[in-house]
Amino acid sequence: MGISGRLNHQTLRAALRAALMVLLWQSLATPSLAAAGRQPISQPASCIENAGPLPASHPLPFRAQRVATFEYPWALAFLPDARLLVTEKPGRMFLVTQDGHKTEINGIPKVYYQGQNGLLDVAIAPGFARDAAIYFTYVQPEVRGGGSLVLARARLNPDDPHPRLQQLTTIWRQTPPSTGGQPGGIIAFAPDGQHLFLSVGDRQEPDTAQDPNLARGKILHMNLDGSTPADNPKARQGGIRALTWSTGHRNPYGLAFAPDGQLWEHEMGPRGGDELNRIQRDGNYGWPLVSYGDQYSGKPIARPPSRPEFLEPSIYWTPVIAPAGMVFYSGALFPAWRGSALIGGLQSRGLVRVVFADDGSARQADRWTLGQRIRNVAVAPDGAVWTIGDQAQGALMRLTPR
Ligand SMILES: [Ca+2]
Repeated sequence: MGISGRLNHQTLRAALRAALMVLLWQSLATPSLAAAGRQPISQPASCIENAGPLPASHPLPFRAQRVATFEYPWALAFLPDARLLVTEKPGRMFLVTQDGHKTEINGIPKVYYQGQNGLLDVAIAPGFARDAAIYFTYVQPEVRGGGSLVLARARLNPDDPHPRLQQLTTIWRQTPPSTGGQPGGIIAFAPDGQHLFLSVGDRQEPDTAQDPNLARGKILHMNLDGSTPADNPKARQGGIRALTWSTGHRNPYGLAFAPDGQLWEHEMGPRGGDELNRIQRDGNYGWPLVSYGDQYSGKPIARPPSRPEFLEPSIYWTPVIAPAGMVFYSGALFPAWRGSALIGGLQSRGLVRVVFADDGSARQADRWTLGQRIRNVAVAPDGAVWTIGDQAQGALMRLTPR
């Protein structure tokens, strides 16, 4: 076959593949319509994207360079000087240079390391240049078994050749403890640097997510010292009610502010129904009473439009991506991504990029496969995107433009 014959053959194959992808996507995107062959009786009032069946994007617009490996890494956070902190779920934290040199940080408290529990998030305090403060979350072992999610603050001198956490302070501690997973534990500082938000999962006790007296399935809002901000919806009620900003979350491993000051959260659904949520003060996001997923047993859960008192997600994923980690991109290296959210995926083994419209809606723009479960994602001061893999030898990867 000559060159032109081969080209024609390739062009035809590409066209056929594209047509097949469109047909496949349409059938996956509207399974009930395809199956029933008729219009549904009622449709949701809003047009919420199910991004679960959308195909991955090719080719990758970045090079992925392996910088280092860690044992079940969980979170990463960049210092102003472009070094980064990396946590390992079994209970270690490292200071890491751009070229992958690791120094272990001493003084980490003992953690309840089991399943999804352990040492979790780390975040650089807004005033780090002044006070050298970092915040981190972990599940603290309890004498009677199980563990409690803890938000802690410490000071860290990154120029100490033997770095150690100093002045360790518990900012908030969950009660009661639990042996369940799904701890949450993501820290997001408010844009003004004066207060913070903390995601708390349902600890695999679904009904607790709707109990206003339990520190389960909530996003909490507190001052930097853990005290209650006056603008919290139930600030005067005391206890966990006073700190609650929103309710009805399942397994929230992503929490971040968009450039416009809007707080976004993502959470894993059960069988289907991962969600990206636009967080509103005093909002109830419905878990476990409504979901776009079903129980693992196959037992159906009511869909969100059936209960208008609960807030709908902006995007959902069925089948799931198992979202983990989220950062809004504002760097120099990928100008086309500015304002987008980058979200890691355990199940999807990659990243998704979400874009936002002026009306507050969101849609998935890209989905890239990286070949490993992605636990977290962050942006370095130079604009490179860094990811970590969720496994015994999890890779720290640096993504730069092709
Ligand atoms: Ca929900």
